[in-house]
Amino acid sequence: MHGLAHRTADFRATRVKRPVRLPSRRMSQTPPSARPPSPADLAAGVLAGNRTMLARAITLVESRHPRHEAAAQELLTQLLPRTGKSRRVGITGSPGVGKSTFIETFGCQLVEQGHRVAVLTIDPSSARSHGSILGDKTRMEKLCVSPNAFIRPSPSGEHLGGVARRTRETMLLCEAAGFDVVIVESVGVGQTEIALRSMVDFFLLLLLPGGGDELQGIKKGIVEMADLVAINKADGDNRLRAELSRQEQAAALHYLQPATPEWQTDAVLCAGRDGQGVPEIWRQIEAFYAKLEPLGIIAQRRQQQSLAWLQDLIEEELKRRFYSDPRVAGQWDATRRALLAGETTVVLAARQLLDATASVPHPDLPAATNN
Ligand SMILES: Nc1nc2c(ncn2[C@@H]2O[C@H](COP(=O)(O)OP(=O)(O)O)[C@@H](O)[C@H]2O)c(=O)[nH]1
Ligand SMILES: [Mg+2]
Repeated sequence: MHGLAHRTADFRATRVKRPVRLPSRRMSQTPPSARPPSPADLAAGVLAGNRTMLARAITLVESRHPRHEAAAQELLTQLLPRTGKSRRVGITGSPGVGKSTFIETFGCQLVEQGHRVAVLTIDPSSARSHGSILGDKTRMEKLCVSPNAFIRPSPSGEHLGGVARRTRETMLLCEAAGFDVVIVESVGVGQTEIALRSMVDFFLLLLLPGGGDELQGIKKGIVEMADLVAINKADGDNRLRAELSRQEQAAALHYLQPATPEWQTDAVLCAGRDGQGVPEIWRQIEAFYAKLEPLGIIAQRRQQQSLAWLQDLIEEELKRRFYSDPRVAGQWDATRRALLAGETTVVLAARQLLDATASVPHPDLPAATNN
């Protein structure tokens, strides 16, 4: 065996130096097991609910390699007719509020009721915070091993726009694989809640008992985006404080425009760790769909989300094309210098750069002169 391996290595070494005909076709071909599955193979595997194929499909969708991107879009196009049938639930709240613990309990309860649950995260910082993902895995111990649950952390090393896009696409894949509840958790703070709101039907905000929203790092606008506010950890010594917080939130919500037309955002108590109040939250979500689906409000929301996403993608791509255009790069330094020397106005400088790539110059302003 050793001798043979050695000879093979020698042979390869000479082959690299002096290209010769390959001795057998077998050596030049990728073995079938290592060949990446085609979009059609992946689509069939996903539709059959095959978890390995689902994981591979997600990896394909997360890839930024242009060749993978084309295959991913082909896969998604094939699966589109089989998507859209899940309850899309977003869960947000500041770090430590108990999201992961809540999702473990909530997800397990749903699985016991016969649901198939996918849990995705939006976390643009996940490259830096592998620790928190490991922490989540230990907090979702039971859910992690359930054959009817699928947990997938955020793609790492991406900016928010990229993470949001891949999470949206992963959600579609999970729906095609037969998951009827998709929970998306926002792990980051700040802009992530807005990205999350733009991809789910129902938005649940978890708050801690006591302490104003500002103390919890919750921005004012976030409460206005919620379809339900739950004061979590309402257990033990926290109960009384939690009830006071609930009343405060309920009073404040009364004066806010509801996040979803025809739906009054409520404030409730829960404790993700021991499960109190968790079934009631699912009942609220069911009531939400029961009321709004027949009115077409869910479908309308999803359509608006698709259009907003389309616009985002176009704007992102236009920016990328503009800044990477050699005609812009060629004029950049001169325009910048002219602006800083007070020879041109900001508006004209912007126009000059924009006109460098435009086939039709802007009609209303004096044409920028290219000397
Ligand atoms: N008292 C109490 N503590 C909880 C509850 N849920 C979570 N915790 C604790 O709060 C901490 C943060 O929980 P975790 O689920 O990781 O929060 P996340 O950062 O929002 O995902 C952990 O130490 C949990 O044990 C709860 O319902 N009651
Ligand atoms: Mg967590």
